[in-house]
This record gives sequence, C-alpha cells and structure tokens, in this order.
Amino acid sequence: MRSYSIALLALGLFTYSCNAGSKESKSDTDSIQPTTLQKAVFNADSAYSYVKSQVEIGPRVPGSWEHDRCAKYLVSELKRHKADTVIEQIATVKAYTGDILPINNIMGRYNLPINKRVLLVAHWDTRPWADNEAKMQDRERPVPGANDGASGVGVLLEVARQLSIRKPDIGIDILFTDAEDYGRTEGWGSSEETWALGAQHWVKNMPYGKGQYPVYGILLDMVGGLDARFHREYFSEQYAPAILDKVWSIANASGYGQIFINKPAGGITDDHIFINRAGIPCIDIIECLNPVTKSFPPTWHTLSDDMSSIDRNSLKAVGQTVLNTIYNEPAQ
Ligand code: AHN
Ligand code: ZN
Repeated sequence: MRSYSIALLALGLFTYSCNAGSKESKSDTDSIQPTTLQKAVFNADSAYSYVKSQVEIGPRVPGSWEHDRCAKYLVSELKRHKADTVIEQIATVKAYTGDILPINNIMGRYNLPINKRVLLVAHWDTRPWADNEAKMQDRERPVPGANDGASGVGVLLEVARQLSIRKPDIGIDILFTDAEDYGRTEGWGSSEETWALGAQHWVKNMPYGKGQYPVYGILLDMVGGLDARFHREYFSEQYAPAILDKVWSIANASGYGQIFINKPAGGITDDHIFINRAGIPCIDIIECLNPVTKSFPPTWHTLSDDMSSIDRNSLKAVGQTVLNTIYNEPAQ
C-alpha cells in the first residue's frame, strides 16, 4: 500500500514536470495540450506590499480600531480585484478570557455560477499578546503579525488580483477568518476550541447548500518567514492526504521542491481543523518545522514579527504554488 502510493506520487510528479516543460520541447504537430501550469505569474512584490499595508495599520486585535480599519481595507481590496461578491460575516464570539469579541469573516467569491469550487483561507486577526517575549511587560503588548496574520492574507490578495486578470476554470472562494489567534497556549489538548473562533463560527454558517461544498480547501498560515520550509502537517495528512500530494507535487514542478518538503511535521491546531470537521478536506500550508525552533518561526508571538521577518521568496513559493494549483484544476 505504501509503495503503491509513493509510486502514484512519483507518477504525478513526472506528469507535472513533463507538462511544465512541454511548451519548449514539443513540436507543433504534437498532440499534447500545453498545460495551464505557469500561465499566471504570481507577483511577490505585490504580495509583499499587501502584507506591509496590513502591518502599517497596526495590530489587528479584535475589538480595536485597527481591526475595524483592516476589515474595511480587505473588503475594498477584494472589491477592487473584482470579486463577484464580498460577504462580511459579522458576529460576536466569546474568548476563553471572557472577552466578547466582535468578529468579521470576510469572503470574496470568484466564478460564482460554477459549482466546482476551491476554498482558500488565511486568518487576518493578530494576537493580542506577544506571549513569547522574554520580558513580562512585553508579553502584554500585541504582536505586529507580519508573518502571523498578514502573510497569508497578503498572498491571497495577490491571488485575488491575478483572478481579476484571468479567471480559472473553477470557482474560488477566498476566506479571511477572524479571531484565529486569541487562543490559550498553556494546557494544550483542552485548549483547542479557544483557537480559530472565526473559523468555528464560519463552519456553522457556511454559504454552501448541501452537496455544494468546495472540493477542497487550502489554509495559509505563517507563509512569509525568512527562508521558510513547508512540511506535510499532521492533521492535513489525516484529513486530506490527496490534496497534500497534489499541492506538494505542483510545488516541486514549479521549482519549489526545496521549500515544500515532502516529509511529515507535527499537528497544528488551526482553522483547517474545524473546516475539515465540517466536511471540507483542507490542508494547512504553515511553517511549523523551523530548523532553529523545531516548530514555528523564531518571531512567533513576539514583537519581532514585523516586516523584517518577511521573505519575498517564501511569499512567492507559496503564492505561485497556489496559483498553479487552481489554474491547473479542471472544470469537472
Ligand atoms: C497552537 O499554538 C495550538 N496553534 C497555533 C495556531 C496559530 C497561532 N497559528 C498562528 N498563530
Ligand atoms: Zn499566532
């Protein structure tokens, strides 16, 4: 069984790399169709500027002025990038601290009439406390959230801009979840439901009818770290191994095999857990096996999670891979 799936994956890699090279190597008489791979070019400078714009607003802590300001920014950007519709799911949720949080899950939808859809997700809120700081007084300050928050959103805003230039053959829903990062770090197992409060609200109020769910989802979290590497996160492996195979093989065929490492990493409590439980297979592209920390990047939940912790190459690898995946997805 194991060698069979490895053989299948190898076959998949071979097919993708053949297609990627077909433009140059095949003659006019060749019957092989040119692939859609690489037709859209993800602009990492553009993604970087979308990350910077969010960070410049300030920490996006639920309930703050900056949070409200950023929601308006995200809605206006999705509209500017010609989403068919932009949904704001406004609600209040209760955090484990007892705080009542005003949240807004923001969704931009492309190719609305098409039933076959892929869901792209990133959390847009930032953590209220830099609890990995050394000094006690610093732990009460909010994180800038350049990597943890703004990076995934920045990549998806550039994806949205590309979608406004050329429509893929499938429908795309871009979801910015709120209140992902208000969770409790001490007491692991029991604290799962304290995270991803926006995603938990969203799955109870999804804009999909029965049998109309997206075929799969891709969550981006901490995708902009310096020299980032992405491994196969454990819960993604449990719920959506075929999506991991597809995305990691497309990354490899796109030239990012040194960044998307086809090896396992531990499980992360994140938005995708609740999306998977709701019945949409969803993977998490997240840096969670950093060579220094063996976990998240060194700036995680610190005041140093600012623009100096953002790497255009990481944004590029993730954004180009996601774009190639959705433009390569057949209509049926
Ligand atoms: C836990 O630490 C349990 N989950 C991390 C989810 C997260 C926080 N992603 C970004 N910030
Ligand atoms: Zn976080």
